[in-house]
Amino acid sequence: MLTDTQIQEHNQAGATALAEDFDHLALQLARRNIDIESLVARAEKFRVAVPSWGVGRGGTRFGRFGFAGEPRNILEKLEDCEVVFKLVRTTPGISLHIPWDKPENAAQLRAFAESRGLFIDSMNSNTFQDQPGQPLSYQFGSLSHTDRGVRQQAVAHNLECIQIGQQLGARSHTVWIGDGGNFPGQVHFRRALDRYLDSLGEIYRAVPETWRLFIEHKFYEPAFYSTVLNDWGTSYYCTRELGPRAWSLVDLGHHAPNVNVEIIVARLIQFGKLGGFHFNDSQYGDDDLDAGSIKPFQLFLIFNELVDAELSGVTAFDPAYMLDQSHNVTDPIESLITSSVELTRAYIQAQLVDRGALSKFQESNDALMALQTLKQAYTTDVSPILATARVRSGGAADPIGVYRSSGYRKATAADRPAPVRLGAGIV
Ligand code: RM4
Ligand code: MN
Ligand code: MN
Repeated sequence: MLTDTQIQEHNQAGATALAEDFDHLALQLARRNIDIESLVARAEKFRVAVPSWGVGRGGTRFGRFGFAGEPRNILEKLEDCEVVFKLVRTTPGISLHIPWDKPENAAQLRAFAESRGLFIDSMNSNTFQDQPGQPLSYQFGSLSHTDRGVRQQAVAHNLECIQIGQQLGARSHTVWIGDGGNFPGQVHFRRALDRYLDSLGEIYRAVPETWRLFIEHKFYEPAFYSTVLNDWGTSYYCTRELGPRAWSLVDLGHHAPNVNVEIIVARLIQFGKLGGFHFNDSQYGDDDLDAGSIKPFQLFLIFNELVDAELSGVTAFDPAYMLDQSHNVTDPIESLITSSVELTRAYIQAQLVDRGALSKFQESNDALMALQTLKQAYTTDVSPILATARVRSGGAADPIGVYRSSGYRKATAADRPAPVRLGAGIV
């Protein structure tokens, strides 16, 4: 158990040090004409959804190493999500993956989440794996399969996800497909995309008026030569073809190494189709490492685009922030805590950019000072703002410290019998 009293005791113990750090930063920012209180208010409002699959142990195709206390079902996953939420307060929304999280009783699951201050945010379909008893295989694709029967089965699965989501009070549906080819010639590129769009159209028509449909592009994996929804341009084309409820989702790890993801974000904003994010970090591919762990400056630059759009009042701009990570060597609760803090950090740092000065340097082609303007914001340590925002909303100044001393993982290890050692991982 992790109690509010444990959190408050920790906060009290560190209160003087935090107040001193906060006052010091307030002075520094005041010199730059920045009101620290408005930043705390923004940090308190920041939200990012946690993936249900992120509280379990991820894996690779070589293996998966479970841990003691690992959640075994969606209710236990929500218990772990609640711990993250209690400590950081920015993560009440949960993304679900069907059939991994398929509820036996949707009303009960919804009540279970809501009684913990959580809600179901986005539904995610899975047509990249075959499920036991499934009549037709997805080995050669799903929504874009050459066989109409397979396409129909994949569409039906997505409709079921939406239906479950409606019972759970979800507000979006996210579709990522593994469709593609391993060899030149295997897939007819144009015909496959036509079939994909056709299937997606059926799903789109079932998306409730108040929901959004997110589609997620990815340049490779599991297909190693070509994928059907391979990049943001194709994603943009598809979401435009589909209509106003369809939006492009950017998973940071779904691009080739060195790709400028922030310009993709800016383009999708400008074209009115940026639906949201799957945040994570990577060195080589879809590594699904913790957000901000490898390329924190890139994360800042992405938020710089987001904040710039927010401040300039771009219409049709309400991106859904979600994490999509695979925790192979850490306690997933700790990774999710850290990642949500890193996102809030990048968001607040991006608020510090002197946009008037930046614009002036851009207009006068002063490249050096333009970069310096961004760097001034990026190198400001906003930790006291983040900690204060957490404390004021009932969370922990030092979330990892509280979590480690709470004994929560030990308790779950006792309550939840040891996991079965599985072979290959799935995500
Ligand atoms: C994919 C993609 C999807 C996620 C699956 C598990 O690579 O990122 O968002 O649902 O992994
Ligand atoms: Mn993703
Ligand atoms: Mn991925």
